[in-house]
Amino acid sequence: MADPRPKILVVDDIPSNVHVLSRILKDDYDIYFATDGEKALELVQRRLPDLVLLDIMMPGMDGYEVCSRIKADPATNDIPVIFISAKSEVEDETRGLEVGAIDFITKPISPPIVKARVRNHLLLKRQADLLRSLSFLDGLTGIANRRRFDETMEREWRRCARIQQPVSLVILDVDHFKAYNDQYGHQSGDECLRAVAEVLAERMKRPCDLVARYGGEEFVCLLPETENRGAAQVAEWLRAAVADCGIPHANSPVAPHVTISLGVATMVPATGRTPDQLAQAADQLLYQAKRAGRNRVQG
Ligand code: GH3
Ligand code: MG
Ligand code: MG
Ligand code: MG
Repeated sequence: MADPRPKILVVDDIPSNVHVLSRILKDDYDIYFATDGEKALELVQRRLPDLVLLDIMMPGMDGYEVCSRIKADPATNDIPVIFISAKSEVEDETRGLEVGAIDFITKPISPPIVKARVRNHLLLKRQADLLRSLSFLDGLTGIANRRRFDETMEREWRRCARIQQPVSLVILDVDHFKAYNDQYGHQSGDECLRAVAEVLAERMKRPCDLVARYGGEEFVCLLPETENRGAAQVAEWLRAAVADCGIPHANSPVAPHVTISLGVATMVPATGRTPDQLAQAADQLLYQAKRAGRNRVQG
């Protein structure tokens, strides 16, 4: 699928300035516009543009303030801001760059220069977005990695603390995986981990649930706003789904196919409780599932 057209927000209190910039850019980009700071911030939140072209002198909130607020919000601070202003003193430009703008263009503008700078900054933004998304993916399986899991866990833990809802965590581990590698080779072992990851990812239905590779042949499922009983049910579905794949494992004392063991722990976040404690509890239960014979859920 082709990339969607980049979205640019043009902010200027003088409508004819907005019009000129739109005319220069509208063939290549989707243009949104605002003629005051409040409206600009509202559109930034709602549309998450890829770039903002921002006037400085505006009645009410000025451009410096708008830029500072965009940069102060973690949800929007990676959006590049370019000032376009009649202010041309060294101090003006310095202040603009200091509040977080990536570039500063002085009026009257030259259309080809605006076009070229916009294009370059959008290219950099796209590369940064791509790198960021790759940094959250596990290279072998393509699902979320440990970094993404840790970040999501912190966020969901705080959210569930606010709404006083339980957080459930499933930790699962492939049974006798060392024997699998020994029997079929490391490459097949990698294939097996990809297949298991795919099965797990397919079963996660709610947008707030997350499956991640925790490390080696261990995976985690984070289930916010889920009681232990519900989480144990999800874990049982995962166990059955992996077993049903029937990936041959001739060397396993458990079954002639690949199986997993799972531990399921639940906590309502509160002072004195941490995500680490939840993970330790789930890990402890996983250990019990292993001891009890593997290919099972311990809740
Ligand atoms: P248990 O049932 O108790 O979990 O036994 P196990 O053999 O699965 O556990 P153990 O911790 O002894 O071995 C885990 C194996 O997983 C050893 C390691 O080489 C293998 N492994 C870890 N990461 C990868 C990987 O990315 N690819 C492959 N092919 N193997 C991996
Ligand atoms: Mg102005
Ligand atoms: Mg392990
Ligand atoms: Mg294992």
